[in-house]
Amino acid sequence: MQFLLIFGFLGVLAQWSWVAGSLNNDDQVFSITPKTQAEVDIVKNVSSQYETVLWSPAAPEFIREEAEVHLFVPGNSSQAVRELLRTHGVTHAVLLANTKELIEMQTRNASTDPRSGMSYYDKYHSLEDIYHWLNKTAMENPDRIKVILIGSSFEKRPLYVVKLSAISTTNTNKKAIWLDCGIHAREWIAPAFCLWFVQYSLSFYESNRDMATILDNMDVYVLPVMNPDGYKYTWTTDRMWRKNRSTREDSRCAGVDLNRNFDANWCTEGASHNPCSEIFCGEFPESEPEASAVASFLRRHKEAVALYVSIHSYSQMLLFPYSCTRDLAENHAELLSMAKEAAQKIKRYYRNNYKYGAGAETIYLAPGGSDDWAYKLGIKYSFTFELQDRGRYGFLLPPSEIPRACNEALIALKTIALRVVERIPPPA
Ligand code: 9B3
Ligand code: ZN
Ligand code: ZN
Repeated sequence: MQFLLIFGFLGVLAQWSWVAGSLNNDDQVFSITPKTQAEVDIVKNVSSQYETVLWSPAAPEFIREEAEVHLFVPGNSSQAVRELLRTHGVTHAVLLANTKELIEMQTRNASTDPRSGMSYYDKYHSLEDIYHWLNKTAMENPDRIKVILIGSSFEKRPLYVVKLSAISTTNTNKKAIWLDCGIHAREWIAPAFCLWFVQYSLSFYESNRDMATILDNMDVYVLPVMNPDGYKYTWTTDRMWRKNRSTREDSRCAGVDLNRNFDANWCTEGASHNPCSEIFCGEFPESEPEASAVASFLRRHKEAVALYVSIHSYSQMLLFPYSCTRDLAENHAELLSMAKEAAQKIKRYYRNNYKYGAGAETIYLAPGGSDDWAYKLGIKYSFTFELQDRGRYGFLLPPSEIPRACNEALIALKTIALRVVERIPPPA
């Protein structure tokens, strides 16, 4: 009898959890706009107490009244999160209900052959695939591409930079563009853009006048994946991972936010000393091998590098210094007019809106970023692009959207690079 009772009870439990699970065992993304400070606090609590991942803003500190929050909610905490929101009268909308499908879509066809032409570039690729692509592209274009090893990641993966040049020029005053992608692991469109850009430069140097003007005057250093350990981790273990994968003895939490690890008002307001935070600044500036490799390379090449561009996603913004202070950059007006022209071009060609402005006033006060650091080093044209979209898919932008997202970024980059070329002083 007792046996039957227990058995029956277990049966009910199993059935109940089956029902609860099937109601919503999917990972979802919620959109929540807190209306009051009390609601702000509730949303902050939810994001820290449950196994959720903040998509936007990057950390709970930045949650504000009337500002939309995007929260990734794994299936197993979905019920609890929805209940908590409901009991406090905080409304939410489901932005994405099919994240599993979206993730599958993104990793399908991941290893097509680089020789399959343009279609290689409208897919996302695993880290191994990207290394393979890099080798192959370099071998096939020995007169245009050099591969430079600038360092290695925490887990000892190589950090390769592609140096793109025009075939032969007599230009003795050649400057350079630095382009890095994938500082943040989950922002997959970023590495996709670096590959897109390299391919575009190789294919259209002859036929596109702007591209020729740019490459005749500037070499381009492209770092396709600045955070290879994190990127790898998003393919194998956690699609929503942002930071690198460094570990330390004093914490169970892994990872430093590489875009808070540079020496620009390092770890002041807008970054965190807590290793478990998504915006953990690390132990000291350039404590991370990935940031240190980039900073060392730029220090060695600062005379040549005239334009610094870092690619992120999402939210469609063209940002420039400063993010680490509300002070205006010395050439703020010039940077603003470049960003404005780029945004207008995107609007004209693709009917898509990009916000532009200094980081601190356009998104949030954030110290330790690579663009601010490069600017302080003396690279007076320094930008961070946040590519598509504005939250419809967020970090899970479907592969079908890659071409448009990349073409938008390309037009912005070309516009700004041309303006920089015009400003290069003639050789003395
Ligand atoms: C942040 C900083 Cl610190 C910077 N200097 N420029 C841009 C950003 C925005 C990105 C970030 O790291 O949060 C957006 Se994903
Ligand atoms: Zn980012
Ligand atoms: Zn971002």
